[in-house]
Amino acid sequence: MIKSAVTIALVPQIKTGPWIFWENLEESMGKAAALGFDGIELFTASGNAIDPERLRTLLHQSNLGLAAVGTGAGKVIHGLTLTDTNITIRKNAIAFIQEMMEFGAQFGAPAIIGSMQGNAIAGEKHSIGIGLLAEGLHILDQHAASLGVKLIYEPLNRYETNLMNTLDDGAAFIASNKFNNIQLLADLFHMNIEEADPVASIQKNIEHIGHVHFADSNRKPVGFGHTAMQPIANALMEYGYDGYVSAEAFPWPDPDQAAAQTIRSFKQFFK
Ligand code: LER
Ligand code: MN
Repeated sequence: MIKSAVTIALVPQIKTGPWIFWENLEESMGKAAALGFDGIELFTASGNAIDPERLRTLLHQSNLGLAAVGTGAGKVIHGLTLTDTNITIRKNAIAFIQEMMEFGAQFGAPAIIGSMQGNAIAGEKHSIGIGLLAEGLHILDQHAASLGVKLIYEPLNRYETNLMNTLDDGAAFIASNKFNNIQLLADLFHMNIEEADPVASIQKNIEHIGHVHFADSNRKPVGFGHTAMQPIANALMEYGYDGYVSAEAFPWPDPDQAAAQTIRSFKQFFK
């Protein structure tokens, strides 16, 4: 059963980013629950920024699940990536992600590696970056196994990373490295830029997809852009995706209207 989620970002440094709700966790969760979302996706400054017991109580009270936790703060606040040429930075990146995985695992939620993958040096040395990413993900794949959760790796569009841009790239990388606990994030905004045929790519890589970011072509809430969403939703439903479809979109025109538009679209396309 496909479930709906909405993002809540609690990191002021990323305030211009594509997240629907901001700042007040309790109030945002109340709004998400009132609109009928099944879950929330959280962006926090670190794995210990929120008291887990408080979150457990709030999730219980609002009858919401924790869909995933984002690790982007590791890059934005601390400058950490898995492919930095400096080994200390890479080690700190792994430690930051592990802490975030431990936070999410208490709620059965996977952590997402998006911008923390970083970038490879362009040209001949590009393969070094891919190697560093594989090295970091091997450690994190094992950490996911020990915690009993999945880890979500997100191909990004070419303006954000030169590592992996499509689901095909991600699936081949997972297969060649024999990762057992890493799944892919199908971010419909990135896919709109990079995939020749998003529906065909979803069909081909469905077994690897563990999370979906729900946004329109312009990264506004679904319905405010020109992505043909029904065939994408149909592909996810027909080929058996049963995770969250989570609104990572700009809070346009404002968070409340963006959230309302998202749940309307979710109900329209995922009937
Ligand atoms: C993270 O989920 C993502 O999609 C990135 O583009 C955000 O910077
Ligand atoms: Mn995303």
